[in-house]
Amino acid sequence: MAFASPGVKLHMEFKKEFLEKLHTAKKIIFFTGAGISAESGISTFRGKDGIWNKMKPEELANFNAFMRNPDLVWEWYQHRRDIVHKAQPNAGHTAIAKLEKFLDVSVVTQNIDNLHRRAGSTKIFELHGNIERNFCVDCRTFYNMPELELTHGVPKCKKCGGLVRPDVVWFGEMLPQDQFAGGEKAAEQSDICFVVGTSAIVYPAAYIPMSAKQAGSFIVEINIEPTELTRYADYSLFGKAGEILPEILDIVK
Ligand code: BV8
Ligand code: ZN
Repeated sequence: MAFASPGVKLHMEFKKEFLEKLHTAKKIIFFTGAGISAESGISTFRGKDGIWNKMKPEELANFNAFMRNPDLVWEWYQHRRDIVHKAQPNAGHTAIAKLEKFLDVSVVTQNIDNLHRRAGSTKIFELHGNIERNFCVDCRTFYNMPELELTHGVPKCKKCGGLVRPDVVWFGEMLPQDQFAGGEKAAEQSDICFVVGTSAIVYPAAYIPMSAKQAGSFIVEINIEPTELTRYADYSLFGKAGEILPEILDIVK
């Protein structure tokens, strides 16, 4: 029994309970990870072509690594920024943005690639920062990419000469409290919490779907394979986010 508008051909057979939840939901959240950007050509962290396969996160995505070798870490983020700039939001990002026309939608993302914003989503909590923003480690002056001369190697702060770093959360660092608290509140108030494209092993971010579940939200996982979260999900949809999310939009609109 689908609630899609007449004439919409659905490829996916969705469970009746899910369709009823979708039909009555007022507030939904999308907790997303690197997998939602995979179809935009951005490698995930832990998949078969994951970037962590080539090097350990400890080697690059942490403050000590940056202070030990700022040029190397800066160049690695420059390389990832170039990939992100060439990438486009995919059908999954776009479907989430379009759902805002029909439902109260919040996006709680672990991604730093800015693709949800570029797709048009307006209520976004960025738990791990944003690769387009940078700040000085000494005086915390913020710099967006265009302001930095694209010199080779780590840029220096114009105000105090300190090292400029990407505004992303590294291992061992606190998450931005306002983003985490905002994401947690949205999760607790949600009727449905979609968990999309994440291995759900990085904490404290991975607590977000747990908070949703404890508050009575219906947990729907969208992933190409089972994850740490699968056993907690009320419903798992195995497949590509860029194919499943447009089908969910077709049902709602
Ligand atoms: C903290 C930003 C403490 C940077 C990232 C030892 C020392 C220190 C800390 C720890 C430690 N041991 C554990 C910890 C905690 C640690 C942690 O959780 N580690 C894990 C690895 C065990 N957490 C932290 O360090 C956090 N901070 O704890 O601070 C503290 C406390 C108080 C006071 C002071 C300090 C900070 C964690 C944030 C780290 N930053 N990224 C950067 O990107 O360079 S983490 C990184 O992993 C990304 O943000 C990413 O989003 C995140 C999670 O990965 P996923 O998004 O899930 O991606 P992944 O590749 O894993 O999975 C992709 C999924 O998609 C797969 O399931 C795949 O099947 C699926 N998929 C693929 N294609 C598709 C698809 N699904 C659908 N469709 C497709 N087409
Ligand atoms: Zn400075």
